[in-house]
Amino acid sequence: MAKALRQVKENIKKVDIVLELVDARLPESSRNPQLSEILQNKPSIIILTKKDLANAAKTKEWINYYEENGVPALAVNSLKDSLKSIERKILQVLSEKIATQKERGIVHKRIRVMCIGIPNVGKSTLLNHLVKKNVAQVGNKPGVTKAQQWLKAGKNLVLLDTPGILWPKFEDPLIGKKLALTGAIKDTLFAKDDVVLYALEHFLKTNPNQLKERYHLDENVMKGSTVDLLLVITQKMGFRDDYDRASERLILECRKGRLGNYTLDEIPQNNN
Ligand SMILES: Nc1nc2c(ncn2[C@@H]2O[C@H](COP(=O)(O)OP(=O)(O)OP(=O)(O)O)[C@@H](O)[C@H]2O)c(=O)[nH]1
Ligand SMILES: [Mg+2]
Repeated sequence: MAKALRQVKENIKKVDIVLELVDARLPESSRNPQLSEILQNKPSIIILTKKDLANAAKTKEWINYYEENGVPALAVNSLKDSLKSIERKILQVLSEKIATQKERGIVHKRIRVMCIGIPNVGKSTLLNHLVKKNVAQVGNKPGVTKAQQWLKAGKNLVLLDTPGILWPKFEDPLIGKKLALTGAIKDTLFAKDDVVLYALEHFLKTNPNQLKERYHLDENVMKGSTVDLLLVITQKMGFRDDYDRASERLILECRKGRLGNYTLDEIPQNNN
């Protein structure tokens, strides 16, 4: 991990701007707090990925929050959007630098970009989409070391081929549960039942109807404890008393958005 961090630090020196990818469902919990220290004065944009899975109103609030705090931010669905919006945002953030270059007679210089983010946040998907080729997976294969490549994206950008992976860094168990629920940390690293009880608590509060309809639950069950709720859902799924299997299924359903769109992080209050 220390090695990965060193590599990220080295690579950041080579680029003009950094795209910090976070998951729109948990924008703060999916950031790595060490990043600001690494970035120093490098321009950066927060890209909230997977906006199709997050609560749209909350995503807007998060973007406003970041922008109000001086951090440019943008939400995308990398599977569908054209991603022109990212290019526009980059040009906007670097407009002064580009103007200075023009004054000095440098007319067209591609902007060097690097994506970074925690595992599974969508770095490779975004990179592939921006360059419109399936290139990013190639880097995952072990074997021959190849020189680092720059990938052209549109007329204005060139991307570093290896996105920087930053592991989430957390002590708060709640953040751990959020990361587990959305698939950012390995399934062997957390207790499924803790995660699933947290998820049930969240959906009971924010989207009870979807939960009720999906598992054909009656009102009384909805008023009971999350443990009782899990027992009933396990039976409804046909797993008898195999809560482990039911928990696994529930987590997968949450990840795919079958219980509706959701945002787990709340905007911090008193941020001034
Ligand atoms: N719904 C949705 N899924 C996305 C989006 N972006 C990426 N994904 C999915 O998220 C999963 C992880 O995407 P990757 O691009 O492999 O993530 P990564 O950050 O490169 O992951 P690592 O290489 O493990 O660090 C894949 O199943 C993608 O299809 C998005 O905007 N919306
Ligand atoms: Mg990847």
